[in-house]
Amino acid sequence: MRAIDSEVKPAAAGTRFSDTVSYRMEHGVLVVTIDNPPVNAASATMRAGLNCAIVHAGITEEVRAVVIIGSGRSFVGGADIREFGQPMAEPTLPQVVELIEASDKPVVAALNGVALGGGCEIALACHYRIASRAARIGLPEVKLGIIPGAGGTQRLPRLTGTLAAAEMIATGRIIDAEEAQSLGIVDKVTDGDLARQAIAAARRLVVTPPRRTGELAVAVGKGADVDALADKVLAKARGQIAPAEAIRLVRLAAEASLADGLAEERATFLMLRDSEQSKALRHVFFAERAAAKVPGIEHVEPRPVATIGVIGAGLMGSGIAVSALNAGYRVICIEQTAERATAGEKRISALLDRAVASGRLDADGRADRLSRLEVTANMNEVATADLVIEAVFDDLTVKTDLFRELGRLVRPDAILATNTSYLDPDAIAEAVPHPERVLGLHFFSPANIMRLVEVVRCDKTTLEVLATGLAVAKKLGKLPVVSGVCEGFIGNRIFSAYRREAEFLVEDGALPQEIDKAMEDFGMAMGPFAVFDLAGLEIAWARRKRQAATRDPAERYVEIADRLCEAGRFGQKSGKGWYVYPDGKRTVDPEVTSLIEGSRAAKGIQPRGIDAGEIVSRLLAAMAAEGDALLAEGIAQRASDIDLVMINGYGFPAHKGGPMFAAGRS
Ligand code: 3H9
Repeated sequence: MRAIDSEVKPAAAGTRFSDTVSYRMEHGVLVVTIDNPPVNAASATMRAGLNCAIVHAGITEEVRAVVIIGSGRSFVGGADIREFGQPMAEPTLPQVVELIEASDKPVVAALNGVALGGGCEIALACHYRIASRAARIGLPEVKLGIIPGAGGTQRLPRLTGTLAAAEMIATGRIIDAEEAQSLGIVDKVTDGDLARQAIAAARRLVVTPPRRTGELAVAVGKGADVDALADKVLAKARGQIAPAEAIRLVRLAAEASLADGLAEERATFLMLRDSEQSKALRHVFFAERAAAKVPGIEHVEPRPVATIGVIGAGLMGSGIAVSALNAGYRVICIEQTAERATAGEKRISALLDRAVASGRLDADGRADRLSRLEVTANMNEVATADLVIEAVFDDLTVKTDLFRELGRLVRPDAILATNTSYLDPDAIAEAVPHPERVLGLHFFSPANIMRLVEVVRCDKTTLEVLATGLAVAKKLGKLPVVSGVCEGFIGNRIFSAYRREAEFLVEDGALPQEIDKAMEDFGMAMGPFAVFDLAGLEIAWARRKRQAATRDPAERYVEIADRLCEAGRFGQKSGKGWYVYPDGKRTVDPEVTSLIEGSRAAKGIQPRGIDAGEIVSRLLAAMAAEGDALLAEGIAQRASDIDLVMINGYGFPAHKGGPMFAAGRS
């Protein structure tokens, strides 16, 4: 392996190899510490420092072995994503990784925290891996639209076999230290002093030739198992390229030499790194980190929350309760009657049972959650809650009456959140003393699964209350996105514009099934008409009837959905809507086609053929235009927040970056 000579010199000068890599000598072991906050990413200076360390170890007689460890909570969080898109400075990560593996002196990775992506690849190239129990290991590159580019696809299968490696790399799943040990990725897991044990291991290894991962044979998984995994991954990928490439490269590890496998991996990595999909997914990565940032909130301490009250144990309330139980909160769930409380408790238990059945939860975890749950019809019990989330019927009188009662029952500093989708939370807040402690927490159904929560900042919400809402949502494992107050907040506002344009397209000549197909081929989880049927058509119908009196008669209005509702076609739950559902299967209904044709004819519209390209571009443009309006009105803080809402709440493909990114707005 070529040494990067120019990087060797600083070693002699002091205790640093570069700005971000320092060293000390302990009992003949060079202990190399990576200190590159916030996550010890493998940036140019980090790579240079590590390169320098290995070269230094090779040429310095007193150094008998090397330990690489991270400072803080990370070992190495991966390549520095911010450097993608710029020319890559030498030494590159593959060069550093190869240098480590080729070292004649043993190199030990001491995994003190996350070892992800390039960080995992550095560890795989070391000759021994010891991990603290808190370490997390993975190759999550597919989530950024790429595959591991520093040997991960070729070295991981040499430790775990092809099946486990293909699963980890194609899904980007991150595993804990124990699982890593059981898969053969780490040699030892410790609760003790990691650095000390790593040094001891390095000293022991001096007497044996280094065990180079790249020289190990690959244990080939059963072809049928890898095929089944590939089918599953592809079905979920919705057009994303990287997962299939990951599986191809892992398979290649068993067939090609290490050098050929690495060359193919490198070429694939570079191709994907420059792809539109990777740009979009990197945008999403940084968008997620930006979303929680609100001007002025940086130094605001969230209030402590230990007990969460949930009003209503229906579909939404029970999902919220399960989320809160999973996150370790005590939960008091209130229903109107004892019978409904019993039914609510059953619903919550059933959700936990499902988690046990799927292996996501064990029996002890279930028991622990149930021990923190109380479901009751006695409203007074909510008095001890630090935060109350209401999930009752979406009606302004129902909600304001409830808030008035809550205002009497809870502590004056308890935070009150409404889960309304469409109502005005400012009007709800006015019902309680101290309206500044009210905010919206708009969960998406099923609330225990869906990641998105719109955190609605009301007119009077204080920064401390907002910060608490964001902190709780984060603790629930959700992705909180701040929205101002408007009808439908960010998501339903955009979705209404999308619905409107989809209906215009139908009137202009496209059929629902053509529109759905175009959007599903684009990557949406479901086409718009399939979604309307799934959600039910009656709520939007009721809203349209409410708005009828104030609607501008000059505004274009499509009546087809009204006709469907008048015919009792409310979507999947009534067995028919835009489609029919014999045996639950979405099927085109000629009755709907003739209803559409009749409606066009009544308006004198001559239908024309509309191709998939026009369908997609009109629907994307409608979403982006509504996004522009939300930004102009100050409802959304940034275009990337809108992208996150549509990706995480409405099935927009992450690898297309969201409607604002796709339109070049973010
Ligand atoms: C890769 O490795 C490719 C290689 O195979 C091949 C190379 C040739 N780079 O998430 P947080 C920033 S691809 C740059 O809030 P946490 C982040 O933007 C990489 N910056 O913290 C944020 O900045 P800010 C494979 C990064 O404690 C700050 O750090 N690796 C990177 O909740 C804190 O982040 C991955 O995909 C990075 N790699 O979680 C891992 N990572 O404060 C990606 C983070 O300005 N990272 N930042 O907003 C993560 O999953 C999480 O950040 C991590 C920490 C679990 C590490």
